[in-house]
Amino acid sequence: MATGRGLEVYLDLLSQPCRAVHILLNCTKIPHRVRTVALRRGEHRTPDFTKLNPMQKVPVMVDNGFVLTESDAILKYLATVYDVPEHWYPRQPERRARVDEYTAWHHSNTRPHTAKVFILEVLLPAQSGSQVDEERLIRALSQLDDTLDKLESMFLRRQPFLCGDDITVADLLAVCELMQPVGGGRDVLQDRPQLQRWRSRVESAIGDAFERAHAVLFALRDRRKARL
Ligand SMILES: N[C@@H](CCC(=O)N[C@@H](CS)C(=O)NCC(=O)O)C(=O)O
Repeated sequence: MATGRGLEVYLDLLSQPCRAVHILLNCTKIPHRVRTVALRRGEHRTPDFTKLNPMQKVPVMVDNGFVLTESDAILKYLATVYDVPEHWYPRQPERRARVDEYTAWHHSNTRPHTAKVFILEVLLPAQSGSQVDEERLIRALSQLDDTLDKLESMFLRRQPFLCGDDITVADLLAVCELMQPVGGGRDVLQDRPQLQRWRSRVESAIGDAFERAHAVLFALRDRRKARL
C-alpha cells in the first residue's frame, strides 16, 4: 500500500485528528500526498490498511518508509523533522513542555468528551435509528462543560493560544475537535465567548488551510441542518 517514497498521509477529513494533520501540512507547505481512507466505506479495515496500521485507525503517516500512527506523534514528528516555523512545536524546553502538557491532557479530556456527545447525539441515532439516550447525554454534556471550563480557566487564562502567545500543534488538535458539530448541527462552543474568540484567532492564524480541511464536514453539517 505505502510506496515508501516521499511523505504520504492516510486521512479521512471527517476525522478530527486527520484534519489537524492536514492543516499542519498545508499551512507549512510540506510536500506530501494524501491517500483518502473512507471510514464510512470501511476502508480502514481492508487487509492492506490493516497491515499498515493494525489499530485500523486514521491518521497514518508514511515518511520514506517510516510508518507512524497517532495524530499527536505525527504532528510533532512533522514539526520536528521538516523545516517549519518554530512556533508550531517550540524547541525551548519549557515552551515545548507546555505543548506536551496540553496534548497529554487533550487525549483524556477534550477528545473523548467532545466525541462522546457527538456519538450519543449524532452517530448512534443515525446508525441505528434509535432515540438519543438522554441520561447518558446529560452526563456527557456535563463532562464536556467541565472540560471547556478548564480550557478557559487553565489553558487560556492569560494567553491568546492554548500554550502561549503563538499557535502550536496543540491548538490544531483542540480546534479540530471543537469544530465537530453535535446534535442539530449545534456548535459545542455556542455559549462560550472566550473559547469562540480563541477559535477565531486560530482560524485567522491558519488561513485557507482551515476551510480546506473542514469543507467536507461543513457541507455535511449544512445538509443535516437543511433536513431538520
Ligand atoms: N488517538 C488517535 C485516534 C485516532 C482515531 O480514533 N481515529 C478514528 C477517526 S477520528 C478512526 O480511525 N476510527 C476508526 C475506527 O475506530 O473504526 C489519534 O489521535 O490519531
